[in-house]
Amino acid sequence: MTALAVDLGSSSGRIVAGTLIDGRIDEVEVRRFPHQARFVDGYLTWDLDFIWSEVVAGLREAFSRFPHAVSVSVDTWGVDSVCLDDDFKPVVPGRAYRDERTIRTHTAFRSRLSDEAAWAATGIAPATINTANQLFAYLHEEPGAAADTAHVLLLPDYFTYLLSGQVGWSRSHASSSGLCAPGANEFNDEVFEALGIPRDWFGDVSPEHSVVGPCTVEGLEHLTVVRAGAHDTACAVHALQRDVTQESYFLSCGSWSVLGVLRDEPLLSRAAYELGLTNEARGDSGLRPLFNITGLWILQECQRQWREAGQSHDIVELIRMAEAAPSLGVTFNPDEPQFALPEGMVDRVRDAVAAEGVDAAALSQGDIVRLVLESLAARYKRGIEDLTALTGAPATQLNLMGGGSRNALLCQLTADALGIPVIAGPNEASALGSVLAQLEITGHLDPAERNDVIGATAHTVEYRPAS
Ligand code: LRH
Repeated sequence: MTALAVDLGSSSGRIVAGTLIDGRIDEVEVRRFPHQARFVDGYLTWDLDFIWSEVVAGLREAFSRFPHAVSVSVDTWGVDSVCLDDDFKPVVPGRAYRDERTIRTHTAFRSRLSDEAAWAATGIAPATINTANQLFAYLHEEPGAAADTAHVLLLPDYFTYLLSGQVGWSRSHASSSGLCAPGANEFNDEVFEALGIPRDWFGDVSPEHSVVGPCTVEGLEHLTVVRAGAHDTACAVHALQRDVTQESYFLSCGSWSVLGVLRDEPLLSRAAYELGLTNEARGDSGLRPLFNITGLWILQECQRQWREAGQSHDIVELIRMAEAAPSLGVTFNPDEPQFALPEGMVDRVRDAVAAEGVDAAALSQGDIVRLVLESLAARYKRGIEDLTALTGAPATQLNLMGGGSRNALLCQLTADALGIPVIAGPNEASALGSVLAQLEITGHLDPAERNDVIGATAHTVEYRPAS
């Protein structure tokens, strides 16, 4: 039985066909396409039309190769949404969360909803990228467009709407919006009121692991559209092989390093707030309290800068250089806001360690890559210490999933920093998690068998800490 996962990341999208055969998932990446946010009319903007045309082309190709495919589900990165008019057409192009409009309007936002009030109302860390902040900025900077807005769909739900004609607000993605009550089972009307965001732009939170309806796109009518987890990290943790007798700590490692733990209840203490914890939702009814850490984006931006300067930028080559480079013995904090912004990243990294007395101008590419990876590993160590203090449960291993699981140096540095084994893989965790959930939703996989199927499917490598 085959399910089709549309997994959209902030630098590339992919359409994956997953077939359950003999207790394992046979995964075929049918299409992969790069994309990136660009400035349009002064705003950092996603090309939603391009992404949609790639999704349709990918699904058509997948369906022609896997005519017995039964379902499709879309997951994307968090926090972005699409503002739509009465006819469900975008009023403005899809704005990207890294746009600085939310920084410009941050003081006004906080005067309406302080960080502490936002945390108390949502259980979500008050970050400027949150959907709530983006919509507040939209109301302030583009009042004309806002007045023409009748509906707001979260990004994955926009594509689900295009596939099915059905609207909804998927719980796992809604949980990252900063608009839901803690636990993310409903929107918090008080937050809308405090910020002046029209409540009727949204409906109710849609529970996931549910059926949406038949696909209405020509040629794909045999597919059933489902909500298998709309947030990519929610899908990724569904592909986590779990020992349910122990606390499962995970690191979903891509442009973002999402470091968290699987739980049923949110962590809402004062300490959790002060540490910057955020309580996001899983695709099932559970939660995944976590830290959203600026991750391999820092390296991706360095690669971009080197490419534009005509220097080597191939990741394999860069890692090889980093392996040969000595440790500088200093690290920087990837949480600093300058590392979240695009462009000039190599200079930002140099500046960060120049302040520590390092001769920054003399740093080679290998030095810089090692420095970025050691800084991430040091941040993960702090994050695991904080998480274990909050849960009271020790971490006996860290499951590191996503693209970063292929970076052996990062995995080893992380194991060394944490002093516990790192289980790296699966690499395409979001797509696998989506496929598993879809097969469960459509009755082709018993959830009790999921762990075994993951074990038979996922390629994992164990990194032990250097003694
Ligand atoms: C990772 C991610 C992360 C953040 C960010 C905006 O793709 O979903 O969890 O929410 O995107």
